[in-house]
Amino acid sequence: NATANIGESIDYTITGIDPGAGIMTKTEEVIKEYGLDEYSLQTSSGATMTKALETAIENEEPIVVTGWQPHWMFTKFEIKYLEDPKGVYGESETINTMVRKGLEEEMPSAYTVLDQFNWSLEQMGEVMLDVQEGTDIEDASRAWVDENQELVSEWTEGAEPVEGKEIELLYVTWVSEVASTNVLKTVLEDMGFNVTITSLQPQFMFSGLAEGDGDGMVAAWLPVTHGQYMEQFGDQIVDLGPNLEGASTGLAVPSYMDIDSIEDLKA
Ligand code: PBE
Repeated sequence: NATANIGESIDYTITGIDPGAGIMTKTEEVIKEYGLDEYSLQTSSGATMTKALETAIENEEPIVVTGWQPHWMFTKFEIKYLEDPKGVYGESETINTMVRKGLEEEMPSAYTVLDQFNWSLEQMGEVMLDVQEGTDIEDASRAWVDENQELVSEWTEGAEPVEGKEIELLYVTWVSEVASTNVLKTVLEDMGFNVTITSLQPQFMFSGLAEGDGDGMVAAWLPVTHGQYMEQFGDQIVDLGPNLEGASTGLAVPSYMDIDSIEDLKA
């Protein structure tokens, strides 16, 4: 039957993303928990993974990838999550804002904006889609901020403008975090900040804030995806709570694949 040959048809390979991503650790856990002993998780990058997905779909071939939402892959392609009856990837997640200790006292204006930054899956999706369609991220952020001044004014309420004060935001170049970090950069620049955004490997977003190497970040996926980093660094950084709700992660496959659950990957 079709299911029995799934593993073989994809060379027992799950197409992953960058090492250090929470979804990579969780997928290694999935391989163990579900007894997918013959499988290996291939390391790549978000861009390489979505390219492999696109190519597979063009050829109607099977593929299993590490997927997440918000991401344009769920709008551009007909794909579905595989059910995760053991709950390794957890339920719906929030994306939280984190800052370094001392930011509230030293940069109250920036702290206020970071604390009040909050948007929806749909709003982040608008920026991602614009970028996916070829708009430069700087232009996409500018346009989005201009079109959403009412929401932006809720983020900046009570925050005093500054004159060229330096601030550094840490992020990872996942499309979702590229969108949020750049939108926030635009908002802070409009307030007079001189904003540096620094892209790093995931663990350094957390260790960087813990060591005071950066001022803030808006890319902590909780409780599951970045749970390991919070265990390690949580008490050395300040969690300002969710800036987005309803995020999720899991294994994703093209809709035409005749399987529904991670269990079905077993040979
Ligand atoms: N992601 C996107 C990240 C968090 C944001 C799901 C690829 C991760 O797995 O760490």
